[in-house]
Amino acid sequence: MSTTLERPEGAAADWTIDQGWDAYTPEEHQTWLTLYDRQASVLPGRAADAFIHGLEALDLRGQGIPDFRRISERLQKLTGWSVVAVPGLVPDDVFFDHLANRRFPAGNFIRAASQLDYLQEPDVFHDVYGHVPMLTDPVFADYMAAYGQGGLRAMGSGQLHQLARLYWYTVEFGLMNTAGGLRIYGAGIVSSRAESIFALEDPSPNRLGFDLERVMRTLYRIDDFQQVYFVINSLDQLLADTLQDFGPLYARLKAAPDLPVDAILPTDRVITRGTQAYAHGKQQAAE
Ligand code: HBI
Ligand code: FE
Repeated sequence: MSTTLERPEGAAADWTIDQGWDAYTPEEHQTWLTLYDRQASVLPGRAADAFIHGLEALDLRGQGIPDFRRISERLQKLTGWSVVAVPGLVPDDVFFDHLANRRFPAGNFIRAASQLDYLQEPDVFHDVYGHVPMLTDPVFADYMAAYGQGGLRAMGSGQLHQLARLYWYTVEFGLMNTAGGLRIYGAGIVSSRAESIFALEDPSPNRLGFDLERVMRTLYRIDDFQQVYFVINSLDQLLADTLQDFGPLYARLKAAPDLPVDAILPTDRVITRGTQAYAHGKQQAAE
């Protein structure tokens, strides 16, 4: 969760800034195109149809980093969402308020050409390429707005970390069952070439059927590939599962211990019982 972030110079009360589209350099636009084309070579057959359709509907390759004003015009017509520029991570209450009002806060900076593969802070490629295409799907668009509203209600409950896990294991790292097999819809996966392959094909991670309470108990890692991915049957099911009164759920969660990232419970719907070889290999290397 965000620590006490300082609102940067020039940012509005809701932490939005001007995207500064005219200031992007040719190298920055090229970085966008390089990343876009790398994903175009791995995502067909791996990304969910809703994501692919969103990419096309918004014409996200263009000539480089998109102008948020142009994306917002198209997105507004499709699902009422718009993209607003922020300097980076924003405080939880600010973040939830944007989502609840169908504004997606996207970083306006792009990673250096020397660090194409991974970065901790969400840049414009993670936020706009990874998150925005799914917002063209009406059901997912409703889910994200509902998540924001739920977040605002949960503020001060002391259980925000459990709601953040729901975001993490769906919006960031979610997989979906389809007639054609498992597909990616999570932004953190779909914006990473290596994890797009790892999440679907590597025998190392667990892949478990999505269960709301189970997900909200499960710890997650922010520094490496996930050790577990949760699989929904459809976006409709995801939305339906979260349109319930969270009151009783939070009460049960208060008493329930957190679950380690590699746990498998007898009640889990196991799609892949992972070897965890990747994570164990990284641990040995670190020791
Ligand atoms: N801020 N810009 C930005 N993007 C995020 O994804 C984000 C954030 N602030 C908080 C946050 N995510 C998570 O802690 C949410 O689960 C609340
Ligand atoms: Fe993200």
